[in-house]
Amino acid sequence: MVLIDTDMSDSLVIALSKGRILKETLPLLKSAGIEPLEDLESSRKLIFPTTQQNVQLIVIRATDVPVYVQYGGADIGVTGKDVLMEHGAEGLFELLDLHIARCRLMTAGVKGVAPKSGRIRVATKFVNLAKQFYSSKGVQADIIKLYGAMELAPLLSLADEIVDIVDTGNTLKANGLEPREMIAQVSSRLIVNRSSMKMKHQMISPIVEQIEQAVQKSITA
Ligand code: PRT
Ligand code: MG
Repeated sequence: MVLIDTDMSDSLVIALSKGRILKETLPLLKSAGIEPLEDLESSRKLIFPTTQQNVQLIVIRATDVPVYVQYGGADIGVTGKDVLMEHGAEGLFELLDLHIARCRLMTAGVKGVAPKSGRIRVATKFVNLAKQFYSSKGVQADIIKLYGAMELAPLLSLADEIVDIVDTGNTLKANGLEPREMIAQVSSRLIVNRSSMKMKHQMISPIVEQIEQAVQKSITA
């Protein structure tokens, strides 16, 4: 049986991003006494029971996490600030900075090539953020939506610049690109559905508190 009833006010669904955030999230959940009963990465399941009978985990694409939490499909979620800013904060509260999966949202272009003046083309999956950024600078930018491998776009003259996540900078470097401007510092956030926060406060607040303590410990360690 995989059907879950999220209307039940005594059960909680927590949405986790698959991929790089997941590994760093699990120790934080563990500190709140929540551990999946099976290995999340090797299973093909999408819903997982945990050591707390009334708490279930779902493991979904990073960009889907705020969507599930906004509409109450999940009560709690963990997602990157980049994804959250791109999605918008409607219907949810951002409660904690988890200080994990840290990186920067940046513009980048071909190394050694001066930024083009006038109207430019920008390839990114962060369409809303890119629009905001360039318009705040007074730069006219035509945004081209891509779903991955943004680094290719300037190399094939699809775009003058990209807006993408940078961590070490190695990916840009390996493709002959260089970072230009920083748009935002990024780390993962704990988000909660607004009505869950009211209706399930008794269940949610101790979890948030325990995770907050674990985060404090890890950043002062
Ligand atoms: O892969 P999928 O399309 O399903 O989703 P996703 O790419 O959004 O997921 P995932 O797991 O790759 O990233 C999820 C979240 O991790 C992002 O939303 C960020 O908040 C955070 N994060 C932290 C990163 C990175 N570091 C990161 N380095 N997300 C992506 N990258 C990529 C970046 O896109 C680029 O391709 O890694 C490359 C750059 O890394 P460096 O070290 O070479 O600079
Ligand atoms: Mg990825």
